[in-house]
Amino acid sequence: MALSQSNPNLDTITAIITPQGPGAVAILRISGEQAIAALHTLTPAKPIPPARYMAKRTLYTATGDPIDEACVVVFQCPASFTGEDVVELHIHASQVVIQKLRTTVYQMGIREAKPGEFTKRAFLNGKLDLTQAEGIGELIAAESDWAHLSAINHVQGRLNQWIETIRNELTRLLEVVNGHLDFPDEIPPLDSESTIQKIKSLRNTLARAVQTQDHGERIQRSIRCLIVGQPNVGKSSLFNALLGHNRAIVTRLPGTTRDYITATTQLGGYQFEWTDSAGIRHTRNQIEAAGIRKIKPLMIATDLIIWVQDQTKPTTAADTQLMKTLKRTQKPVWRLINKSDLKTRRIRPSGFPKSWPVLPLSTRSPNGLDALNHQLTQTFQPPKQSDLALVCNARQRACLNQLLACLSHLHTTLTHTMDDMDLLAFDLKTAIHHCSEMTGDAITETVLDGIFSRFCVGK
Ligand SMILES: Nc1nc2c(ncn2[C@@H]2O[C@H](COP(=O)(O)OP(=O)(O)O)[C@@H](O)[C@H]2O)c(=O)[nH]1
Ligand SMILES: [Mg+2]
Repeated sequence: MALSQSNPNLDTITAIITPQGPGAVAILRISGEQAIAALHTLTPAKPIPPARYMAKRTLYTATGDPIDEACVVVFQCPASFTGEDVVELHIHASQVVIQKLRTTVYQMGIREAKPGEFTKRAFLNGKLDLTQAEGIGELIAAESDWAHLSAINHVQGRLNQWIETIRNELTRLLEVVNGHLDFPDEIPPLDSESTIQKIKSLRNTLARAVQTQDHGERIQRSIRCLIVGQPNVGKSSLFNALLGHNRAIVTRLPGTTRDYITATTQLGGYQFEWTDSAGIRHTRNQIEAAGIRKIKPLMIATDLIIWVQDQTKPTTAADTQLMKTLKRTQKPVWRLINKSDLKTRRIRPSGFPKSWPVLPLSTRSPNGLDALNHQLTQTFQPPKQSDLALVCNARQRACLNQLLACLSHLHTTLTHTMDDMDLLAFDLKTAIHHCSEMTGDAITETVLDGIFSRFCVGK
């Protein structure tokens, strides 16, 4: 697996690992065989500081001009993030300093790292398994408390440990099967009853993990909520109240909102992505009509539809039409009956699907959002702590599903016949292979490149 260590010709790479833009400090990382020599060249006549000790040094160009007063730190192979020699230069975050330093480093034959290349090398050098490496990407991208906790569980290797336990159990079974195939007189075949029980228990563990993935998707990305309704019912006022500032334009005029607007909020550890859309009506205004046409595709991608209605207005044919459209989406729909601060109540209470919760709303009252917030926290409960490590990304989910299908097949085969040990060995090997794909022990270079290319430069 240690492709990088076993390949000393792997070139030395560099990148700025801090965000672009103005700031006090930027860090340039150099990783590979030439890293320490590069530091020598940048800091002539000065000793290389002991590993892991930060030292102040002046960095110079090839022609001896000072670039910056920097703090430098060396991590010696293999005790570094990538498992190679690593030098990190903490410089002032000036674009001129960064450019001069980069140019000087490139002149030494060191090239710019590709997105995710440092993490890829850490994986190839056995510093991380693939789920941990992916966890780093998730941690950087995490936008909610649960996404952060799930990612840190992955970085700490909990998903890897869980899959490793399953792989070990399967390997033990395979050893007995192989032993019996090789030495039928000395090693007895598997005890059918206990093997069936073991496979069944593993299959159930996996089925539970697969079930948690619905929950997991909500953790890894925002919960999408689309606000729809007739014009002037208070959709944009609700959107603004949710955000706590006037993001969308609110007027008395129907047709104010045209193109949809999206923004996020945090609640109960989840991130919610709210979309305010144009009021649905027949209109000759081309811009408004274009906005209305965009709503249907949004309905398909959303997790929850918030249908705002104005309690002072009677239910119309347009409401019935919208209700039919919303039913067809098969998405959860919540009806928010707005303007509850006003006495007039004309809306017809019945005639809507009973499964759609009805909540009172007043975007004008200080407690206007209480019912909505309460319903959201009731619906999107905190995940179980033990589930957080098992939240998978799309690649890991595919491995998990294949592993579950394989174990289900194995279980069916075993309950019908225990005679065909070759077949049993084949199924066990396939299941073990799926575990190895998940942790990255069995994975192709192309798949790896696909995974790490989604990282940002410097990671
Ligand atoms: N009385 C009252 N008026 C509201 C409430 N929410 C919104 N409005 C008013 O209704 C009008 C239309 O609001 P807006 O948010 O633009 O509706 P939209 O067209 O559905 O986006 C504006 O004059 C708002 O001030 C509410 O809860 N109570
Ligand atoms: Mg609006």
